[in-house]
Amino acid sequence: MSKPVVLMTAPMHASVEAALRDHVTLHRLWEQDDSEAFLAAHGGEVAGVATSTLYGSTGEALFARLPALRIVASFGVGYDNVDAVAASKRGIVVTNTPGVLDGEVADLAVALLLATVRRLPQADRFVRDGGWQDGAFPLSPTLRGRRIGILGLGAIGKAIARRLDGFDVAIAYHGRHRQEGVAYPWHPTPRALAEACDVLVAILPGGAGTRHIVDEAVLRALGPEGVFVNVARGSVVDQPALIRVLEEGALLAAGLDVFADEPEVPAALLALPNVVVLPHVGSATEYTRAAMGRLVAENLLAFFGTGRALTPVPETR
Ligand code: 8YV
Repeated sequence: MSKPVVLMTAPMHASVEAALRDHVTLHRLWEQDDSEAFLAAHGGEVAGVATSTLYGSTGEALFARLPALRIVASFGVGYDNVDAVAASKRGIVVTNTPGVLDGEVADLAVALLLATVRRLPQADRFVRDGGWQDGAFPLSPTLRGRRIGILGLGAIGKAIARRLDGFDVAIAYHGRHRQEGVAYPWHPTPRALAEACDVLVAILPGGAGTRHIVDEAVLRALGPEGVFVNVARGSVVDQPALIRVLEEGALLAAGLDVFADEPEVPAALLALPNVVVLPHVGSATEYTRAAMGRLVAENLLAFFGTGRALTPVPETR
């Protein structure tokens, strides 16, 4: 029997190819001199796609070129890069990589929160630039006594909350629904959560449904001692409004791992001394990216072998 044909749309962790190599015929779209000509010649053979945010949006434009496509395996837990509704209409299964990155992203979220509040990158620069020779680093704000709002209490949000439990801070959350068996107070809107807190950690899915859910009013509700941390997607916050409130001093600080138009980071944001910026590294360790890559491959292989993927997204279950 001939091997199933898998199209990779963008480079991803080597574990994907390592696990697939012996079992499928792999094509690398980004290596084709003329990707349109490649799709015209070979699109009809492709049964599976391995994709990631690096490809941009995986949707109708690609699906229409791949009439035999049955499964799209996306590298990442967030799958706002894939049009899962369009896939579902075509009977295409979409998978993501839940579970394997929860702890890693939660670690990073807490690290970024502490780095932002205690101004760790600024302190590091102070030592390197010789500032210490002239006196002590200015006293920083504190996490003590903080009320932390988690926007999106999914698996990663819960992993963040568990870690923060050890920091003796008050925790509350907003999600679409109050969750049974969760002791943290629930607030019915992001605004209500922000009013009750002075730190907001965004860890909810991206996409049209959550676009700019953190708007100017939410940011202002955190108050002038407020801190905003985003480890979700740049799309969930109104980035120009964030810059505005930071410039005005209506918000104390922000720690950002994600941006509206990555890898672009507005100069106005970089000019602010109270902002810590990271290049979307929430899950970016060798250990976790290898696990994510294996899960991408395992989804494809399970589907080709049994007709059932391991971690299909709800829209295509
Ligand atoms: C990756 C992520 O950076 O899992 C996610 O949703 O944001 C990250 O782990 C991204 O998916 C890589 O394509």
